Amino acid sequence: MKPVRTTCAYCGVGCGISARRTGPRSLQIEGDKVHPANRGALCSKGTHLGETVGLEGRLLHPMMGDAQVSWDRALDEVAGRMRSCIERHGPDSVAFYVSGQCLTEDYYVANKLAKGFIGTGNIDTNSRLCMSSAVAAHNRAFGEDVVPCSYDDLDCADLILLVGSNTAWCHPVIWQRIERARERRGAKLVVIDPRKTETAEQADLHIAIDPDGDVALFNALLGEMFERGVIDEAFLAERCRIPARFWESLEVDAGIAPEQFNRLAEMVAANERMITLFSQGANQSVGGTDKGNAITNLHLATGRINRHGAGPFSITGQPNAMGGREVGGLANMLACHLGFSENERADVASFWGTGNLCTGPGLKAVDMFRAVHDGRIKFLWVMATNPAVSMPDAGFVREALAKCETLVVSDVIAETDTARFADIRLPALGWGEKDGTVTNSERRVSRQRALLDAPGEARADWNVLCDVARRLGHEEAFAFANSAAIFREFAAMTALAGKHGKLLDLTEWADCSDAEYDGMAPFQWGGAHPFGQGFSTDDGKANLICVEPPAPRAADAQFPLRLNTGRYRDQWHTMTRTGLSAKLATHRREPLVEVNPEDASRFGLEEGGLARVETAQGASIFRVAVTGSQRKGAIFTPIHWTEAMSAGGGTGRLAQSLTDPVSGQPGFKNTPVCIVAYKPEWRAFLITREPIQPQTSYWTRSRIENGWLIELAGEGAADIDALLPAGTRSEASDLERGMRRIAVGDAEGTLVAALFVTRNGVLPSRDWIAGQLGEAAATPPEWLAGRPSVPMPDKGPIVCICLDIGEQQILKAINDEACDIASVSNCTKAGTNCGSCRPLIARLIGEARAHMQEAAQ
Ligand SMILES: Nc1nc2c(c(=O)[nH]1)N[C@H]1C(S)=C(S)[C@@H](COP(=O)(O)OP(=O)(O)OC[C@H]3O[C@@H](n4cnc5c(=O)[nH]c(N)nc54)[C@H](O)[C@@H]3O)O[C@H]1N2
Ligand SMILES: Nc1nc2c(c(=O)[nH]1)N[C@H]1C(S)=C(S)[C@@H](COP(=O)(O)OP(=O)(O)OC[C@H]3O[C@@H](n4cnc5c(=O)[nH]c(N)nc54)[C@H](O)[C@@H]3O)O[C@H]1N2
Ligand code: SF4
Ligand SMILES: [Mo]
Repeated sequence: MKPVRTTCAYCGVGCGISARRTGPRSLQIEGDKVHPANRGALCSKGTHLGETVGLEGRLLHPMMGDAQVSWDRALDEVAGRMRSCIERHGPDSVAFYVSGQCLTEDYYVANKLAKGFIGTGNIDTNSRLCMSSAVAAHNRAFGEDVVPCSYDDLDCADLILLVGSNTAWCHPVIWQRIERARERRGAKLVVIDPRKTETAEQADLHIAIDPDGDVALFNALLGEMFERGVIDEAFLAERCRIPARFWESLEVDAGIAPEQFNRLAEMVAANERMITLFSQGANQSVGGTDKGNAITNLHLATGRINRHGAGPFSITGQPNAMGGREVGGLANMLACHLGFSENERADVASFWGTGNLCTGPGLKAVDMFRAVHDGRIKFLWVMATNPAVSMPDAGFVREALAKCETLVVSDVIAETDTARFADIRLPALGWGEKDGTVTNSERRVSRQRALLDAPGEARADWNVLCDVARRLGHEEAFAFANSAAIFREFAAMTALAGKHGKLLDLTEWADCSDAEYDGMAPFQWGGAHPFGQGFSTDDGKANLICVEPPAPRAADAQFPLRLNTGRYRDQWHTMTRTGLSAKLATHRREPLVEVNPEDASRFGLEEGGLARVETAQGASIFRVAVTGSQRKGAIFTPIHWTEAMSAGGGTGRLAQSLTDPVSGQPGFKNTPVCIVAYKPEWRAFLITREPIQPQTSYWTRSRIENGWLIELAGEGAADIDALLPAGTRSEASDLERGMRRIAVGDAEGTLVAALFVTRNGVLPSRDWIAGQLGEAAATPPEWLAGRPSVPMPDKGPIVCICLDIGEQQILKAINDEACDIASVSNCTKAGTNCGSCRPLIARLIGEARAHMQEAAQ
């Protein structure tokens, strides 16, 4: 089959992919060399997309409770319950919670149905948890939610500031571009993040600020630039509105060491071509909007915007966070960047031909789930998001989902934590099957194209929404024949944006043919620097905004630490797809709580032990990693592990649901927390083909080549033999040390499961035995020993997952005098495919060098 050009399923970089179908459910993936977002590059997640398109765990048929039903039956039920809910309790008793992983076409239809025809503003998106503070900051400063930069600016910047962004892990192809800018033109890199991430390790300057110290830092920095005369007076006079007492408001303590502040100020003063990339360390804060404006103030006042290599650049998380913003997926916006003024409402109503347009904004995500909890919302449709895991205070959200009179869940996976509460589950087409458009962080619209057949009865989300709309009597408004028809209507509608002084403009696509839509090449709306001719405010001037640092927090005896949360390099959110890849699992098999060494000794925690992390909202057990990269007083946990994948690592239940007053975005990165060692009576691991969900205090499961590796711990008797399948058992035990090992083979001598338990000893390394699952090469005594009788060279933990290169191989190359990433790559091939492991290789080189220096002294 010929390769098909499409766009990656994951992050907002929006990389082009060239995919070739190699079987009914298998793909060969390559970066698309002509896509402007990545020019052929991909990261580990994009590279391994092919491993996640199997049918494992898929929802293939509409379900009511546990019963499979026809689409007609399911949609009659959805429409019937919705209608009755509206009749009994009014339109605001109905709500939609959608996602930046919907395509623009899905999003447009959902928004049109909710706001235009049901007449409720209650449609919000998980982008509320992700981008809404950046949206609010854009609106306040520019008068429209428009990102004023492009990726090309990274190629010509002299100084790149990263604020609250672990770019090397979360936007790896942008990171590769930053690496190139540094190599080619010596661009300087500053990382502002309380943690020393792999991104921060590579920086020229890392500022480990206090949690939420950003506004103080940026205010002080702008004050310093004012003192130094690095202000663009002409730009300020012509293009900006300055509020009264603005300059005085900047006189604050920067909150960092004076030497660091001076270094930062020198770099900022010296480099006009400066880009500030910001993401969740800025947005996910109760002062997130203020952080966005503090950053933007600095760029406006120094005139570092609308020019090559300069600007404040909010990088989006999800593949279509931007498309969702464009079609009005947020509860406080109408489609096409419009608000709820009478004129804007009238134009939208007449464009859609509806008399039922909602009268004002609806509830934002956190408030929406509160309304579900207290019964104001009785019908909720969740699409392409997993709020039982990803909302703050997820325990409360689970209660709300359980109480909701009707919960409809559209997903590709049958058993997500959210789907478990659903009355009706609707199977959606997933990446590689669905067809439509997404908009990336730099406003570039590209096509996702179908390359695989629709599995089971799965259907496109927009199609299902249209069918429900038709059942509610809105045949004409939802008579879309295909996604091209939806895109044309949306493109035509963007004329309203222009009419109201906004820049969003896709009208050149309003009359495109189906063939033109199918052949669409990626295009960027607004151009490289959209505000070059003026901002989207009434007078065309941008607003500087007075923002204040948050008040210092009172000490909390019960919860003395702060909980910071975020992402791992090779997992995507709630793991429904990346969790299926054995390769991606090797990077981090378990959810770690990262703790500074001083806090570890203060709280009696050991590296590799377990700990219970508790907040006012909930508690969960994590594996402890003691690390100097974590600052004192704060701990970090990953967001990915769900109840389907673990009993432990449940970060969602921990975060508090306080939100930013302007944007409504939750402050996920700063929750009061305490931590205590958890000392289980036994520990174990299990290797099995089936995705078992044990009932022990702690367990997590991760994908291996032919099955699953399950880590377990608990109290009392380790009664877990029952988890093993039938077969020929071999056993070894040493009751004194509480050790028990069981291997199960089948008639052909193939290993089908293995269980290793200990009460106080050590467990063997997992790698070799995990590789034996489904194999008949070794003997039962070897299985029980957990290693081959003839020792093999140990590769160590896998560093380069694309080419399967382990840490020991890399250390050997370093020992053999490979002194930089390029020469390590030369010797071992590590880092030569997607390149996501390059920061890790750099760290290994640094550590080895430090070690050698120590040894020499
Ligand atoms: N591998 C991977 N990549 C992803 C995703 C994924 O799940 N996995 N998800 C995608 C999505 S939807 C998103 S939104 C992006 C998120 O991308 P990022 O924002 O880069 O990711 P996070 O890990 O959430 O947070 C970034 C950093 O913010 C820091 N931080 C915490 N508090 C503060 C603070 O007060 N100030 C500052 N300056 N920094 C702070 C954290 O220590 C953390 O290192 O990633 C996208 N890419
Ligand atoms: N503590 C803490 N919590 C956080 C964050 C944090 O940093 N800390 N980050 C927040 C952020 S930025 C984000 S973006 C969210 C992400 O959180 P979620 O949106 O909840 O995470 P996903 O796992 O991406 O959920 C997407 C769901 O959609 C399904 N799906 C995939 N494709 C399709 C499709 O085409 N159609 C349909 N109908 N379903 C599909 C997937 O199987 C999955 O169940 O988490 C937020 N929560
Ligand atoms: S950076 Fe990685 S995850 Fe993001 S779009 Fe590109 S390949 Fe996909
Ligand atoms: Mo996100």
